[in-house]
Amino acid sequence: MNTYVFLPGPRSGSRRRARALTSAAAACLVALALPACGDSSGDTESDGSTSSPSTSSETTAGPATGSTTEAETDSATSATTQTSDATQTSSGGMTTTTDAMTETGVETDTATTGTTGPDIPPCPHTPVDGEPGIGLEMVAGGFDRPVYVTGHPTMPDTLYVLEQKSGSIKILNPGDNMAPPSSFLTLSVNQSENEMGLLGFAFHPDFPEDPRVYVNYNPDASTTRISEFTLADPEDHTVADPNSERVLLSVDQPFGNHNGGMIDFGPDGYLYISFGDGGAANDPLNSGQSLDTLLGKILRIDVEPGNGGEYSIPDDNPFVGQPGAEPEIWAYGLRNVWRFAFDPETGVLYAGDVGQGEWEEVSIIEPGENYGWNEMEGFHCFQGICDDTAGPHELNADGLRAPIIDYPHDGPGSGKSITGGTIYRSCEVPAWDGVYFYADFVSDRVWTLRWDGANVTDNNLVFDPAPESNPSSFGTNAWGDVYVTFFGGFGGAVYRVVPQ
Ligand SMILES: [Ca+2]
Ligand SMILES: [Ca+2]
Repeated sequence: MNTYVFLPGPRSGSRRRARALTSAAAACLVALALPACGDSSGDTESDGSTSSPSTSSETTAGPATGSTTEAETDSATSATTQTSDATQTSSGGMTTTTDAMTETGVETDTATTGTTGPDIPPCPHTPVDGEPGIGLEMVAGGFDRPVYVTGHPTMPDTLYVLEQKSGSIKILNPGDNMAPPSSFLTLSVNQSENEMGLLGFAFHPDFPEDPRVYVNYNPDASTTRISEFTLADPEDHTVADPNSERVLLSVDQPFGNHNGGMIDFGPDGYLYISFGDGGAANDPLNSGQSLDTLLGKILRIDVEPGNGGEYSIPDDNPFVGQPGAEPEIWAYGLRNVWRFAFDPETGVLYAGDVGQGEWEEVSIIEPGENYGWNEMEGFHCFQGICDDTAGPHELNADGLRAPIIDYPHDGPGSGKSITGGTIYRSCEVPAWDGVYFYADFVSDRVWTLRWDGANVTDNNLVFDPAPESNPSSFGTNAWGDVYVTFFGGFGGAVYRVVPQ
């Protein structure tokens, strides 16, 4: 994206911003992401996609793309459909501007609103009234395939950024605008499989008082490992002890792709983990629908050892005591949940599930529920007959829980690999409170939606495309700010969602 040249500058130097589509420009595309519209439009629309110029290589570069077979198909498809879009071009879906906004690290004296906890500094932003445009402001560049960003629990403007293939977690201090050479922790990870490496990270819920952190990574081409590490010095948040690893869970991976990758603690203090179906096409091992495997699932565990193992099973997990079912399972029927997120205010769990050939989806995850794969893809039957009449988050006649939205692989508003997002709870823009941001790794589009517990009340395409290619993850901090990592540009960058 050569229109977004990063100019490393001094601590208080100018920042680049990208402005989202105006709501009017996005309005014609909004409906295409809604299930009812997707049904009728996906195969018949002439192509108006605005794929990033770099899509030809994206399908082989992502952490969460489809199987090898699918990737080849996607690549061929995208190569023939990268037409320019007059609307997008003329409307200037985004613009770059510079501004003199101070770094987050020096804004802490500007406001006292939005206190989020006794140990957390007050939200530093001056609240913006009304409905501002959505911007993306670069925080820092120079990362190698950044796949996640999250704030230190009690120092929200100190960010931890994961690099997939270096296996490193790097710390961005307030004001930093380039990836540092040193790391918080570096793991030895698989290099050969595109979707493998260092994939997920979480602080213990009581961090830093409890100096433990958790990672989801692939030490080799046939394993996912969930491990705990401890700070080298409990008073020093900048270094984990590389020799402190405690392996909680080690799961065989039958194929190189579809490894899931997310871990995070829920509001209940338990660790949630996403596992893909193991890989290949069509879920050949039927992992999604089988309760005797951890693949194709979201799991819920207690990180404290118990029953002779390195972790415990919460008593109220939905399949505890059910013969033939793994008690770690929280939800199933999932193809490849690369990213999920809890709403910190409501506890609602949002998951983006990467589709195979036609549909990407967002689901609300509830215990014991079956999210359909491989009988359904989004709201649609997958290679067979099913009940495809269930509305958002409804159960169909077969007991499969529908997503809240899906979007197609082709046509306007499409994408090929969803990057599940996170929920905006920052004091900065009260109007965005509770909005869920999500993106597509291949089409570089970014959307927002609102889920009110029963309906999607809003679903908007807000960047078409984003200012960088390959949005790989969203993340947040204790102030509720929303960040995005991109593979593209400057070796990989971290942006923050800002009012524009
Ligand atoms: Ca796999
Ligand atoms: Ca599903």
